[in-house]
Amino acid sequence: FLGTDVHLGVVAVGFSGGQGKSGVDAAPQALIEAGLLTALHEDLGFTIHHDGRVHDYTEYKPSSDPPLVVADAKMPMLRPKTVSAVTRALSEQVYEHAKEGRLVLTLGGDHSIAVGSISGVAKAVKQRLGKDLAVIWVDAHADINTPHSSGSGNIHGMPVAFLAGLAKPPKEDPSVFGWLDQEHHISPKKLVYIGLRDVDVPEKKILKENGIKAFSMHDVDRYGIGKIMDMALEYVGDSPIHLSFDVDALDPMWAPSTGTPVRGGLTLREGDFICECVHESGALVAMDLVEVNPHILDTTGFTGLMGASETVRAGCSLVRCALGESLL
Ligand code: 6HN
Ligand code: MN
Ligand code: MN
Ligand code: MN
Repeated sequence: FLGTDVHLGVVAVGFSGGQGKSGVDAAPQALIEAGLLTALHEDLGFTIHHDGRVHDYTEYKPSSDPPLVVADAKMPMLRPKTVSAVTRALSEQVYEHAKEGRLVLTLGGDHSIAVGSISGVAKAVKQRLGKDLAVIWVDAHADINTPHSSGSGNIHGMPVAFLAGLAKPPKEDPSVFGWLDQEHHISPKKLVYIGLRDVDVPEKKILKENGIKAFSMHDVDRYGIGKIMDMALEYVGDSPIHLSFDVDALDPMWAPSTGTPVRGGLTLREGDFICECVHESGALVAMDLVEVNPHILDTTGFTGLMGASETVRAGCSLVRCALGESLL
């Protein structure tokens, strides 16, 4: 077995506060019940370090968390203190795994949780290897709004901005993400997107101004996913890789049960291929799987429970591929 003697830290994050729909908090349990961790242990041979819990972080949630009005912003930030506190706790949990040299799998939850997972891994990688972490962000969306540019106020649309230091803690409440230090940050030059097709106008400006590498669905169609992965991995060079996979990168035909589905996405096979290539690179140090919402039952194509179970199955497949299932 390839995974033999490889230690995998798993953090199950039942958190939905980065956006408005309930149900995404139920994803870790659904993924685990579908046999994901069992397969990683029994079929792929990983030694799994999991506390056996799905964390909801209620102990970190402040009693009051009103929308934060930020000067010159279109929308107030929603649940700012909660998302900041939860991602801070997650960052420490993930760091504890990563500093032991474990591969870390974070099961979300909405995509705001990447502030926690990526910052924890970035810190450990800097300390252990003296290297900067690269992030491959697979998503229909760029999630790089600042509190000023966001048209929704939802923090799951902002994690990359805070991680890359492009958004600062808001003056109106500097405790919001005030815990993010230099050691938690990633470089915009070590970030590469795949699958984009629903990027807000101000986000396009942020991508351009910071010279961020992005492969849209248009690029996937033009070059094919094989060439895209060659280019993405060449861009990343020899940096350790954190793969942050938003299931809405997949077309709703394959992953209908998600909060912000966008047509024209990756096939499940293309998603699996991305994960296989990252595995094959040998540089994977952490993965997030986010935005599976088993309570959204019917968006397109599938009816009733089918949509949710298909989406959970797709999520399991992506993780197994990233962890080496397809290798012969
Ligand atoms: N996600 N750009 C939109 C916003 O609200 O800022 C959508 C964000 C979606 C976030 O899917 O992880
Ligand atoms: Mn151990
Ligand atoms: Mn996302
Ligand atoms: Mn998305």
